[in-house]
Amino acid sequence: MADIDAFLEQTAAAHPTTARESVVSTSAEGRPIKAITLGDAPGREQEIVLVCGQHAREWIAPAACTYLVNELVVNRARYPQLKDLTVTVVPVANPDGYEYSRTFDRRWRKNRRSGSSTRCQGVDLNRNWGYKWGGEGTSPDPCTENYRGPHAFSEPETRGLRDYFLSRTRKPAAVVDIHSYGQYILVPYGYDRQGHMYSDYQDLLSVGRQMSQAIYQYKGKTFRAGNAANVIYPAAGSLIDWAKGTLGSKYDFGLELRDDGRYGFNLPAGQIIDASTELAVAVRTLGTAVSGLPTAHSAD
Ligand code: 0X9
Ligand code: ZN
Repeated sequence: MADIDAFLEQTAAAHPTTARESVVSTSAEGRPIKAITLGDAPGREQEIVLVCGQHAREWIAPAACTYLVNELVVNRARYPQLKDLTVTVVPVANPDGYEYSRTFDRRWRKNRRSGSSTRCQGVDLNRNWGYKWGGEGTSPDPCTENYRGPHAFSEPETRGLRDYFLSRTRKPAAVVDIHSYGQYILVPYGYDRQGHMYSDYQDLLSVGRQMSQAIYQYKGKTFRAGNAANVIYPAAGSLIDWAKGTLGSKYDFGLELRDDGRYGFNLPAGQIIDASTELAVAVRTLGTAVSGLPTAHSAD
């Protein structure tokens, strides 16, 4: 955590024209939730927002997102697809949980709020978002791994991210929620298996499949693209459902990075670069799709 914080600070300091650090919110235990915004003219261009590490034990998510930040400042020329876009990255959306997983319990998933239960701690942040909160794949029991919290946005982490999204002058064109593991590209809605549609569902599916193909071309890893509830399982109150249903951003995806289950959350260090590059490849593909949308300027 300290390493990631220091990296963000140094990056912003070393590249003042292309990288800006901000604090989105403060976690339950008082840690800052940071964002870094990359691009030449933030505010005018279409924006892609990546939220990483809602789940504490999914260490590859903050790692891959941090790698991507470095790529976008140091090797920006390798990403022409993102040239006219702003990319904002929240590398650690659940800093308390992440720190707890690093130091006490490798398998910790939730945040670390004490809440009403004295017996069990933590809320599953990816069940705490306000769109269809409380439905399938969530639990009212604080002792479960998918505890949804007492009400939607009961947690400072989700509330802070929500307010951050809503306070931006322009809504982002894309919101990508980064997790592990399983190698999936998930398209909303994921709150149940009824296949609730929206007008541009096919656009999302098609871009999801393109991301999957691009990843396959890199090192032959298969990422299954499809509806979140069908490809994994139903889960209400997730970020991607809120991004689509409430925020109304167009390209909203959940990404489950490497691996396919062999090592699971304990992805060997030797795979970090490849897993991170797969994220970069996916974001590049997404960049092409987002660049095809009308710009802020031409929409004025
Ligand atoms: O359970 C989750 O939040 C995600 N999987 S994970 O193993 N990273 O915990 C999947 C969420 C899928 N999204 C929806 N079904 N809405
Ligand atoms: Zn997760």
